[in-house]
Formats: sequence, structure tokens, C-alpha cells
Amino acid sequence: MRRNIAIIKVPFGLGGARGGAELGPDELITAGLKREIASLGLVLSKEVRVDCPSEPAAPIERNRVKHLNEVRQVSEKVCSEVSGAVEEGAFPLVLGGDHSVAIGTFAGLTAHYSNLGVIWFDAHADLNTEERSLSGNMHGMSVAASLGHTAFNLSHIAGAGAFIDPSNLVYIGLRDLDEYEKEQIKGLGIRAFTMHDIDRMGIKQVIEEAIATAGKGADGIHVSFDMDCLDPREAPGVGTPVPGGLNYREAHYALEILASTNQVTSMELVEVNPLFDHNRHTARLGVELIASLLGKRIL
Ligand code: EXY
Ligand code: MN
Ligand code: MN
Ligand code: MN
Repeated sequence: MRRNIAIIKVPFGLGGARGGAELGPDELITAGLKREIASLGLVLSKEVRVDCPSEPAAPIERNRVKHLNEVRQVSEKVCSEVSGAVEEGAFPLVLGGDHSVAIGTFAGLTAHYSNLGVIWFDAHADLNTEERSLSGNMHGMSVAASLGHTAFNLSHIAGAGAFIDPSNLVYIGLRDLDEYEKEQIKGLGIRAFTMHDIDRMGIKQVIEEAIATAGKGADGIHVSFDMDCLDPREAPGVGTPVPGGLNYREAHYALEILASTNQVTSMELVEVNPLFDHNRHTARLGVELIASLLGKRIL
């Protein structure tokens, strides 16, 4: 684990189904993220806040995709900050914001990693294209954009590298998929551990197999953690909650095992939405999960 941490705050929520995710980065800082980083003896070498539009500059595009221009703007800025952090030898820690911020994260990472492994914790696959999306919300398209399936994708972002290789992509926590996404996962042979698999196999075997797949021939592993992978009874403060998710201890254990591999080279934690969290407990869980991935141990 790199000792220098670069926090990249992305207060952006227009890629989501409803407002509130733009409050996520400040919630995570208020919930004690910097204290945890300091207590681990890590150095906060950079803390930047990406300037994000909060309202559409122009009238919503008539086509199906919502806020495409704003997502494009944010993706360029996130790409530049993530790429800069890697160049400076820091560990990029991206704080969302809705999951569309991952498009810029991948753009910045692939500029430096030629075989990036990805472990995507999420109730959703985020694998829709502009044509196939039922909602038009770009937080449901970020993996598709990183694989090059969408009309707007990594290749349209200055400085981005190549597309992600689906053989190095692993999903954990899936339980709410659109038909097109199911076809894609099967057709591309993407390794996917649904909540059914987690119940059948147990989180220990799942994370061990996930690391073996994502890390195979990879020069780094990116962890993209959507807080809605957790069960909403434990983490209600998310924009698109789905019953029957990971419990906190399963997620915590998975991130501890990931930390022990020393193969993780970046992380983003997204979809914290305090508008749906009566006691702001979700952000505190997010901070603890980040700390686990950064090396926090109970004993
Ligand atoms: N599959 C649905 C859509 O495309 O709109 C729901 C996507 C939710 C995306 C959240 C961030 O994970
Ligand atoms: Mn909107
Ligand atoms: Mn997501
Ligand atoms: Mn999700």
C-alpha cells in the first residue's frame, strides 16, 4: 500500500437517479476520514475538490441520456486529478458523488495501468449503454463506458488510456440487473458474484476468487465501492437502495483481505446520499470500509 493518499472529492450527483450524492464527499470527511488516514500513519499528500456542475447548464438533452455534458465535464477533471495522483506516486482515493464519477477515474487510471484489474462492489452492474438504459441515468453506464460500449466513453476523455479488459473485471454484490446487462455479463463471460453466490459460497471464498481473477496478469487492482452494495438496513443513505445486500461485516472482511494482498492501487467510494440517511450512519460505515482497505486492523 502506498503511504501517500490523494483524496479526490467529486461532489457530483447529476449522473444519479435523484439528487444528494453531491453531498457525499463532505459527509465522508465529516465522518472522520482524515482522522482515520492519520491514525494509520499514512500521509494525506493531496486533497482536491473537483468543481462540479450542480444544475444542467443547458436544457436537458432531448435524447435519452441525462446530463451527458455535465458528466463529460466532470470526467475530464476527474481523469486529470487521478492521473496526476498516480504520477505523483500517491494512492488515488476518489470520493463520490454518484457512480458516473468512475468514468473519469478509469480514464485517469488506464493512462498508467495497461492491465488494470477491477473489483466492482455494487447491487447494480452499471453496464447499460445510452440506447439500452431504461432510465438514461449515467451512473448506470459507467462500466459500459469503461469497456468502450457506450457512445461517450474513455476514448473521448483527454489523457485516458485503453478500455478495461472484461476478463479482469469482477462484480460483487449484484442483485438488481436489467435484461441487457444480464446478456452482456453472460456474453462477455464477466466474473460476477451475485448475492446468491455470496450466500452459497461465503464471502471468504468469493473475495479470494475475485482477487485471483482481477489480479491475473494485472499491473494493479482498482476497487470501485458503491455503498448500495450493502444492505439498506445497514446503509440506508444511498441513492438506489436494493434489499438483500452485503452486511457490513462481509464488506469489511472482503476489504481487509484485499488490503492484505498489497495489489490494490486505487479506490473510489460512491453513492453516499445523506438525504436518505436519518442519522448519517452510512458515511461512517464508508469511512470504516475505506480504512479497512487502507490497512486498518482490529488487533
Ligand atoms: N440499471 C439501472 C439503470 O441503469 O438506471 C439502475 C442503475 C443504478 C446505478 C447505481 C450506481 O449503481
Ligand atoms: Mn437529473
Ligand atoms: Mn454503481
Ligand atoms: Mn449501485
